[in-house]
Amino acid sequence: MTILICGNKTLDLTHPQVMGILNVTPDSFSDGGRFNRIDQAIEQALLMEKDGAAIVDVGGESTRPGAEAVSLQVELDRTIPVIEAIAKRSGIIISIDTQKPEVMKEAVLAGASMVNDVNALRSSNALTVVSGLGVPICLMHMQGSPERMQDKPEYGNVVDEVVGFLNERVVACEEAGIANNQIIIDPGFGFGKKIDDNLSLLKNLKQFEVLLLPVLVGISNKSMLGQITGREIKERTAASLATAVLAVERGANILRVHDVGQTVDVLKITKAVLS
Ligand code: 9MG
Repeated sequence: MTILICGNKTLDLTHPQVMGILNVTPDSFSDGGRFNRIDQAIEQALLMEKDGAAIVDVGGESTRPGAEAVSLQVELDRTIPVIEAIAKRSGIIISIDTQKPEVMKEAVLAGASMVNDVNALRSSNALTVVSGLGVPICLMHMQGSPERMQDKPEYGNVVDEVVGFLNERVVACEEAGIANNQIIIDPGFGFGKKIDDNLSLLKNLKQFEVLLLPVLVGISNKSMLGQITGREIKERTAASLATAVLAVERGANILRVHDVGQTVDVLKITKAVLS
């Protein structure tokens, strides 16, 4: 469980690692045409690597609450050239953030060596495709779909239900031939959850240890932080860093974040105190 094999690279999870977020949706870059967007994306990935990220998570479809789905071709056009370019210029592990098996496959051919699926491989054919790719997969919990997930999330016991769902998806992966030691689990903060649900999940993150798998946590800049602090997205770095400490204290192995350099510093301090 401590070392993940990502193609020809390894990810050491004996200590927490940082996954930098690289959204390649048009609203993520200043407008200057396709090549300019690719250049900006590569620059961001190289900076994340320099700042200490082990992984860069490339996504071409927004999963924010209310976001509309995009077509396969649009997602491929946004992500594949960026992945090819990062793979050529950097040794960072590239993760593809997608729900579409066709994108997973093309991304791995282009140089990605991890799959991050907010839909936990429930799309048709996704289990079979990932089983054939042989790369680590992050299975995330989501109630509903991004378009409607914040309409009316309902749980009896949120922690038990999320752990139970992830356990079912782990079993489905294993039945499809995906090795248990290539699976990462993720409670899916903000995905079909009210503020109290998110807080219960963070408070009780240790309960996810029952699945004996690495845990990825993504809270960076999310609306739960805005609800607590009253701050806009661009002003949520301090709140995000506080949750990084809390998550790592409770056993998180990978933090998916926007502010890589600051999170890496926080992890160094956390490690010095906790070890
Ligand atoms: C794509 N994406 C947005 N938020 C995320 C989260 O919390 N976890 C994972 N795995 N992916 C996410």
